[in-house]
Amino acid sequence: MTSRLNDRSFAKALEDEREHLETRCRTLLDALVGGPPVIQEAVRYMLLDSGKRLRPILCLWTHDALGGSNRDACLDVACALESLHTYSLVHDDLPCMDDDDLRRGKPSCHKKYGEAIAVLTGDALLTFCFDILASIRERWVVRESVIIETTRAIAKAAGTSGLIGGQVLDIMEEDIEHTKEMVETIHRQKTAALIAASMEVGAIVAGISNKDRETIHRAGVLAGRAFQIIDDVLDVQSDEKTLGKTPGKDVRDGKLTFPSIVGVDASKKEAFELIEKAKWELGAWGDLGPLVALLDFVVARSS
Ligand code: GRG
Repeated sequence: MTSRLNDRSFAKALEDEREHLETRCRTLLDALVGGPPVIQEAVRYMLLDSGKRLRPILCLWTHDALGGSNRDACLDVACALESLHTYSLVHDDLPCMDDDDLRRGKPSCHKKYGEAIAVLTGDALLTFCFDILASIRERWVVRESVIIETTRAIAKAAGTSGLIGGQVLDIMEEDIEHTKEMVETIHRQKTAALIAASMEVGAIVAGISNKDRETIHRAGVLAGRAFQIIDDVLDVQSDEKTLGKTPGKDVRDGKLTFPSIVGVDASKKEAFELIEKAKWELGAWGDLGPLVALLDFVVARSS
């Protein structure tokens, strides 16, 4: 399956969607996040005006591609996903984790606000995610079961067999086997779980059947694995300005990555093959609009 959007219309669609997300995130922050000014500021510093917004846009464009008609509720779900993802970045950068000074092209949260506020900012973003989900029915007409299933899918992806489990393995690099199977396990948990959940919840809001939901999830896992392989490749090949974070850290920290096991060229080949498989999984739906171009972007991106 090839993407039918040309580069310019894809870039425009991406930009428009990022604006929609930005506006809705601001509205939800104003409505739901109060408390001391410093924590409000730190949450906004991390969540607004930055990031590729891949997970929320995958959610929205999966919803649209499957003929969903509840974009307002889906936009809230997309903001919830971005908030949870941003929490993981804030905690990932902490000195006790990856210890990174730069994130999204600016000082990481603990560099700007100190470690204690950064821990609490991550906690606040994680809490904000579930506050958005729990309050959706106060804003939009959407079935209760849709919200319960969406919340469950996101919590599962963020939990100990998803994001957190993957992060645990990732920081245990000295105690784990450095094999292709292990790197795949880490990628599935720390990255693919949330990317798959992003597509899955877009599908849930669109009202898809359970069987089709499994197919979407499979496609999401494939896309998420491809995304993390390219992330590993960019860490080796790109620069600080393009990435907005410190390059070369994986090698310096002795991290288990795809290129460290199979090399850069084989890693890229694997990522492109995984994306083709993801698109194949979605073949039954015919024209998926910009979703296919977005899947291509997962592997063609430079940051
Ligand atoms: C609970 C203390 C505690 C920590 C948890 C969950 C977690 C820390 C870390 C998650 C692991 C993680 C950060 C995985 C990396 C996934 C990844 C490649 C993130 C970068 O995503 P992009 O490139 O970032 O989409 P932008 O900035 O564009 O949104």
